[in-house]
Order: sequence, then C-alpha cells, then structure tokens
Amino acid sequence: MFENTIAAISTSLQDGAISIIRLSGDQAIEITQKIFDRNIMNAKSHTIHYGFIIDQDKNPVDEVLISIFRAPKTYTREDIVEINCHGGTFITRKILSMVLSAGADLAKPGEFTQRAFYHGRIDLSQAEAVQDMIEASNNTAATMAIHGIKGSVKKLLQPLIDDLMDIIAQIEVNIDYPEYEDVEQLTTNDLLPKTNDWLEKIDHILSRVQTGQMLKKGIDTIIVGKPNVGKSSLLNALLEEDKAIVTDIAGTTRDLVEGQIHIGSVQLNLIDTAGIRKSNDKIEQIGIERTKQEISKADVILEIRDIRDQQNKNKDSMQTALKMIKGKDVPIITVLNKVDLISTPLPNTKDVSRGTIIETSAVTGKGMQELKSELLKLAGFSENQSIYMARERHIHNLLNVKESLKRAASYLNSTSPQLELFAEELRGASDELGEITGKISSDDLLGKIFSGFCIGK
Ligand SMILES: Nc1nc2c(ncn2[C@@H]2O[C@H](COP(=O)(O)OP(=O)(O)OP(=O)(O)O)[C@@H](O)[C@H]2O)c(=O)[nH]1
Ligand SMILES: [Mg+2]
Repeated sequence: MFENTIAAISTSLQDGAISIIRLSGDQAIEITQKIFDRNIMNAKSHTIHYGFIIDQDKNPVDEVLISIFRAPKTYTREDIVEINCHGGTFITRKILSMVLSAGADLAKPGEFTQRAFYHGRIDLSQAEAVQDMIEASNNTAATMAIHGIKGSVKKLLQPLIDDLMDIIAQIEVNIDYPEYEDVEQLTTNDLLPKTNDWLEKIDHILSRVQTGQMLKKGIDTIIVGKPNVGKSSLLNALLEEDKAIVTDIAGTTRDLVEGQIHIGSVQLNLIDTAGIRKSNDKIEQIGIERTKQEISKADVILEIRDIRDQQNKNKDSMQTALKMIKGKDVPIITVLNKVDLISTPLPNTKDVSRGTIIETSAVTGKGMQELKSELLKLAGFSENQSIYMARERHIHNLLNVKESLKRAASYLNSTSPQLELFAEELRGASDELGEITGKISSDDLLGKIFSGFCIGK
C-alpha cells in the first residue's frame, strides 16, 4: 500500500546506552545493506546480526546489532529493520542520515503505527492506546493502555454494532419485502425495549470511559477553605514533604501549590490554594481569584475547616469559602482539621455539609488514611472494575450515539411509528461507534490522530 520505506530514531534523543533506528517498507533490508558490512539480504525473519555500519569509503562508523523482521509478522506488517547503535545523539543522528541518503524517507510522527493501522494489524482505538502507553504517567494509565492495545474497546463495542446492524437489516427487509414471511415483522413492542437497552449500555460505557479519562490524567483535587485552617499543612501531610509554606499567619499561601501522590494505582493531583476571605491585599486577591478558577476545573473538592469553628458553631467564618463551592457539580469532602486541639469530640457532624465529613489532624496524622480512601471512593474508582481507555474523541462519539438512539426511540413513541426514520438513526449510531475503532474514518480524522504521535512510533 505504501511505496516508500520510512526511517526514524525510535528511542528518545538523549545520550543513553543504546539508540534504535527503525526502518519499515519494502526496501528496508536493501537500504540497510548499503551501510552494513555483513550480508543480510537473505537473513531469516526475526534474527539479529552483529556488524559495523560503514561509510562510503568502507570506514567503520559504529558497532551495531541489526534486527531483521520480515513481513507480515511485524508491527507495520511490512519488512522492518532495527539498528541498535551506541546511544550518543551524534552517532544516532549520523546513522539516521546515512539511512536517509541510502534511500529511506524520514517518517512522520506516528507513521509506523499509521501503517500498522492501514494494514489492518490494529484498529484505531488500539493505535491510540499505543500513544496512551507512551504518555502513561501512572500504573492505572498504563493498565488502561495495555487493555486498549489488546483491543478492549473493540471487544466492548463490536457486539453493540452487530446488534444494531442486525436490526437495521431486519427493518429493511420488513420495509422492502413485506411479503417475506420467514423474516419476523418487527414492531414497536420489540424495538422500544431493545433501544432502551442500548441506551443503558451506552450510559454504562460512557461512565466507565469518563472515569478512565479522569484516572489517566490523575484526579484533580483542590484544597480550599478560609485562611489558617491548615490547607497547606494537609497538603504537606498528604505529600509527606514540606512543599507549601506553613505559618500561623492567616493568608500565608498566595499562589497555587501543586503536588502529586499515588494511592494504590491512582494518581491524585493535589492543589493547595490561597485561603478564601475578603481581603484588601492585592496579591491575596489575585490568589483568591486563582482559587476560584481552579475550583471550576477540579474533579474533587476538599473543603477544609478548623474543627473548633465547627464546635463553636462559628458559621459566619466560613460563609465566603462555602459560597465559592456552592452548586459545583463535583464531589466535596468536608475535612474538619485540627482535631488534636479539641478535647471533647463533636456530637454530630452530619449536618455540616452535603457530602462526606472526615476529622483530621495534619499535625498528628489522624484521619489521613481515611481521607485517602474516601478520595478514591469519590473518584468512582474500585480496583476490580474494568476501566477503559478514554479520549475526548470517544466520548464525543458515544454522546452522539446516545442522541441518535434517543431520537430513534422518539420515532417509536409517536402514534404511528416511523420505522424508516428509526433505522436511519440506528445507522447513524452505528457509524459513530465505527468511528471509534476507525472502521469508517475520514482521512482528516486519521491525519489528526496520527500527527499527535512522536516520531519513530
Ligand atoms: N494543632 C494543629 N495545628 C495545625 C493543624 N493543621 C495546621 N495547623 C497549624 O495551623 C496554622 C495554619 O496552617 P496552614 O497550613 O498554613 O494553614 P492554611 O489553611 O494553608 O492557611 P493559609 O495559607 O493562610 O490560607 C499553622 O500554624 C499550622 O501549624 C492541625 O491539624 N493541628
Ligand atoms: Mg496555606
């Protein structure tokens, strides 16, 4: 399908022990032969060859190992050669330029994976999972990526696509050949429960996918509250590091202070903020403004209070902070901090907030474990639930599927059901699902997806 042979440095361009220059295409072995001192023209597939890269005057350039993979059992389904050379950036670039002079074209970002896709070795969701693996910054992201590479998205969607296709075909036969008696005549009574069932499935997939997306980037957890309640102290306690400045002066934190922790396989991106209060201090005002912006982006809010204010029923003191998070559609954990400073426990804390309440001490560490497990729970994560690789693109497609199915259902609900329009909506839904795996993708979309890759992949 592709006439040229492509080449690129597949390892990262930093000094290291080894670099790999990869070639893919019909000419891969022939081109390599021009700069290698041993004969590899008849080399068997999946073999490794020791020798020297040599320049035009036959002078040695580097001592290398060359791996030969012959089509079709390769990443791209084309012939692939990998040159393992010494890892200096100079020598790696030099060998690449020799390969290019010998007839290869420099690969565009993602072009190897793009060829794998075009040759049917992987579907689009698998190609994206390859990129997800490269970018994975935590265990959960890597686990989702490997599921994706193995084709979990396709496995999840294919039965639904098949089901939709069956029904579309059956309706078409019903409409075009009403005289066919051995094909069952579908009625609203058959189709409405089916459509609702599909809608439920899509909702289920969407929620898994959205959780997956959040876990991939880490859960953005913002720490807010009025000054001096111990926000920065809690950040430091969670990070187990003195990252943010802590003093007994109200208004210590002005800027956002960020840090990451991993609980199990989940990454939390913690953001400590300026204490919220009415202030005339210009710097503090800017800090509070930043807090506001961060609140709008957070996945979880930790609202910190001084437990003594709670005890004294000092509600006014937290009004400003509460106003800012009011009506936010994300989970909120209320943290009553400085529990070490009170001698009698609070009788009933249930009425203080709409969400979960946890008592902590950033000084003694009390309640920190409980806080961590609560954070995981609120993020909708449970270790034994399978989660799926997620992308904005997939979510967009799934939301469109949902809209199509809803419209489809409305054609059944009318007094005279319109089966032709119903089938048309199903077709739309199945096309959208097909876009996720790349069955029916425009070249524009493909170009955009693969250009996001790094060169050499
Ligand atoms: N006894 C006790 N003191 C605490 C606790 N948490 C924080 N403190 C103290 O409370 C004071 C304020 O703590 P910070 O962590 O700076 O409070 P903050 O909410 O970040 O304050 P701002 O940055 O000003 O908004 C410091 O003197 C801390 O040592 C706690 O759990 N117990
Ligand atoms: Mg602070």
